[in-house]
Amino acid sequence: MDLAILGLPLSGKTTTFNAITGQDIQTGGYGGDEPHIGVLKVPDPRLAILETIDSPTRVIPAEMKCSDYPGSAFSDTSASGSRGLARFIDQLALSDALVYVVRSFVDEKVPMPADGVDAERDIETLNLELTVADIGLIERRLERIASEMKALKASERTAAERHAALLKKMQEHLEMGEPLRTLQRSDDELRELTGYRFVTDRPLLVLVNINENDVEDTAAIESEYSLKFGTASTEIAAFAATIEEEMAQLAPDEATIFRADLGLPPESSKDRAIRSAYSLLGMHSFLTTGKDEVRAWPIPIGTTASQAAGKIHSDLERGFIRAEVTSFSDYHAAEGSSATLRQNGRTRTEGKDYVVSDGDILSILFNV
Ligand SMILES: Nc1nc2c(ncn2[C@@H]2O[C@H](COP(=O)(O)OP(=O)(O)OP(=O)(O)O)[C@@H](O)[C@H]2O)c(=O)[nH]1
Ligand SMILES: [Mg+2]
Repeated sequence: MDLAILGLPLSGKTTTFNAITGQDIQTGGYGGDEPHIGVLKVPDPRLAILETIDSPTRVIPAEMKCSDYPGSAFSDTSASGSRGLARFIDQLALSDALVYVVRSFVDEKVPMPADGVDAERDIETLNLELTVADIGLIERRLERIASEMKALKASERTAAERHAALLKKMQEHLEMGEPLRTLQRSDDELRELTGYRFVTDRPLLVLVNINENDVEDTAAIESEYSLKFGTASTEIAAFAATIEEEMAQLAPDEATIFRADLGLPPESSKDRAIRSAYSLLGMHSFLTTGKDEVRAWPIPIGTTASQAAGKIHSDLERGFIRAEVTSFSDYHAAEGSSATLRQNGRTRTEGKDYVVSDGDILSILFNV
């Protein structure tokens, strides 16, 4: 999973990046022109329990890649500003989800936008810039189709016309100021679009960077923004990036105490970002355990046993025979005793079409 953190200059992107990856990159707008890359390990308390039961050689949590883009990508709408975005647009479109960091904090020490702090305006600005990028992509594609049309055989022309009509429908949606993530498309249409990557098609998490003094109103601020901007593929979270950055430096027990004292939500911005990313992307995890390795494997909800096996290794999908499946809670209750689990019928044998549940512990039998 690959998150792209973006926003206008000095909105707190790098501070947020530090908070969620635990890194210590310099903030204050001296970050350079290239994105910072960080990998965060997805905390999963089930792994620690499996570790106690099975004493494996290694424990491998799921990982999420975070890229912190420079604010200069959006610094203005002049030629240089749009070139800045153009340089990154393919990378942004290839991410799994976008994370906007928008400034709602007021601090004299941090230079303010010319017309003041306004997070809603900034969300609209980011939406607009990315929408324009997708419109550009569609226009170029439509021009190509138009110029190739004459050379096509009648039979091919129908397909090209259908394709162009779909792109035009998307163009109209974008021109109304709507991102593609809110456009319903049929399975057939989505199939037509494989091979394209549109940046406004990516699900979106909006992080509203609020004043330190407002953290006690986090829930109210989030619901206000959710009413305006929330959709099935857009989630909103509010937090004060500087406080979260400090909390990320503390040991977990200490952080819990400080968060309560400061009136912060109990969930760190890291956990919050991970939870939102999993839910926006429709992901959950299965687990594997044994003496070598305990590991969490993120998969899209709806993944079948043979597809899940393919995440571990392509041979396991190709030569899939069956899966032995135990839920994490049953495994925990039986303290990993395979005899107890079998006796009680808690380890089941499932075929390739079995739909994997969150926390299933899988053992794959295969033959290649
Ligand atoms: N008071 C306050 N200051 C913040 C907050 N978040 C970030 N800042 C400050 O704002 C300045 C800019 O923060 P960065 O995280 O570097 O912002 P950025 O979006 O990465 O900036 P660019 O990469 O240059 O676009 C720093 O001085 C931060 O300490 C916040 O929640 N409250
Ligand atoms: Mg930065």
